[in-house]
Amino acid sequence: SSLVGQFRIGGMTCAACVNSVEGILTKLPGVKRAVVALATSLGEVEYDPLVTSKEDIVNAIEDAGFDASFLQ
Ligand code: 9UX
Repeated sequence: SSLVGQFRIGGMTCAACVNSVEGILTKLPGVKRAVVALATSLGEVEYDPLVTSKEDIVNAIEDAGFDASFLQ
């Protein structure tokens, strides 16, 4: 089974940032789907909680130089 989480992301200033973040997340083990929106600074990720976690996802985004925090 999988969970879907929404997160706020900071530091994205161009469309290539969007591709970069989506690429990082999509390659992360356990992540099935990831989309981020430049205009709203929001993202959504579908992941297997047996393989990865919100903490892992935030760390991967922050390792790439962006800020991230899950909503709720
Ligand atoms: Mo655009 Mo984003 O030149 O890390 S790729 S600002």
